[in-house]
Amino acid sequence: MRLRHLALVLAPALLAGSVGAAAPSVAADPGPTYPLTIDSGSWDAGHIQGIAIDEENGYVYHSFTQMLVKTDLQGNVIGTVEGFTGHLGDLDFNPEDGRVYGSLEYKDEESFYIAIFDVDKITEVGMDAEDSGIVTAVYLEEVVEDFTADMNGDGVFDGDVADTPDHRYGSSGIDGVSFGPRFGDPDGEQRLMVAYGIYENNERDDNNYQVILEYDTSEWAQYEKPLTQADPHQSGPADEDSKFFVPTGNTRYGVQNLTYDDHSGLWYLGVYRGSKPEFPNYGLYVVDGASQPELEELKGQPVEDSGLVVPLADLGIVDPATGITGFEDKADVGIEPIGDGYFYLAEDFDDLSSGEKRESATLHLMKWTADTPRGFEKVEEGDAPALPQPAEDEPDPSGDRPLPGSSMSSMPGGAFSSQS
Ligand SMILES: [Ca+2]
Ligand SMILES: [Ca+2]
Ligand SMILES: [Ca+2]
Repeated sequence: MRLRHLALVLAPALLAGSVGAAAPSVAADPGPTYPLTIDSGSWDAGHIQGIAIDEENGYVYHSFTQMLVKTDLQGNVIGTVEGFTGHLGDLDFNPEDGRVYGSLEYKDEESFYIAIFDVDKITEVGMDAEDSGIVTAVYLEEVVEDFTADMNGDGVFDGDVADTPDHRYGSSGIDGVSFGPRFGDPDGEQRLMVAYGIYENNERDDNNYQVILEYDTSEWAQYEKPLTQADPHQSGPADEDSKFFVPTGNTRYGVQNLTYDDHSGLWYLGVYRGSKPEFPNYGLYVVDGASQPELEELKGQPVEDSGLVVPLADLGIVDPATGITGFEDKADVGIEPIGDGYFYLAEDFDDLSSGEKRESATLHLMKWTADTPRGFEKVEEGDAPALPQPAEDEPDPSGDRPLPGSSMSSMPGGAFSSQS
């Protein structure tokens, strides 16, 4: 009886505190929740390539191939970074430094980068990728070496084409990126994992693995340089920390979207389906972060080669012929967890409402079920999870708790620095 009474007294007080107002509220009010959908906007650019979410501050980042879009959780546009002449792919938000990291390719220039966005500076539409001081880039030498490999030894690198024996492992560059622990070390420090694109090519047997590089980005300040697209710089680590191989069978352009979910300890690899008839060609593959990579001979290579092979999770549909597991949900243009088994998955479409084709997307709130065949289900009205409570040191967005004589950037004591 006493406990119940206490709960009834406390619940409204907590709710009131969370919204910064003393308005009475009914006991069943769950407070603000994540929206069922978030609009990415419609843009004169390439299609959406990936998303990243900063749950704590309530921002969503959307990669549209030549531009980055920053919105709030309601889909209101905060700003954009534009003018990428290469291919901006998948993204992730780094909770340790408060920045967004994305894959960035310049295939003709044989230059591959992780672009790092100082996202606090994105405050208006049309900010420039090179001149606004928002973007730095770190060059990935290993990707260049595999992409440009002359595999048939004829002295000619065939360039950005799929129909060739060149490109080691069939590498077409990079796309899926995510922070998370090293494979097999779920309690370890976070790493940036960078997945190769892999050309779709059904005539070769050395392209049946997804390839994922591991980097410790805490060492990267020494390499970061502003983007110089006309004269691409080569500042970056000489080597990756590890290189992993996931046996999914060949897919079209490799891992499109990569994400790690703390809640389940699972890695999610969203792909454009492959077409080799001997493979199941799912849309989504899952790796258990606790599974130990094993050093093995890599199958189908033109010369004997070995690598750290990471098994697929014991979840989902099981292909009887190959034992390959996976799911059918669409996770190829945006997948990002927000905690407690909830995710946003992006659905891309053409917006013709202006009379011209513009690229657009809707992010759908989903719950991970691990049920076959899809793996996810849509969250229904009333079932959405609560938004995170604002951190105590942050300014009250409603403005009724002013910070006299103090701007965010001059706050002492690191009150606004990101915490891991
Ligand atoms: Ca992509
Ligand atoms: Ca060649
Ligand atoms: Ca990602």
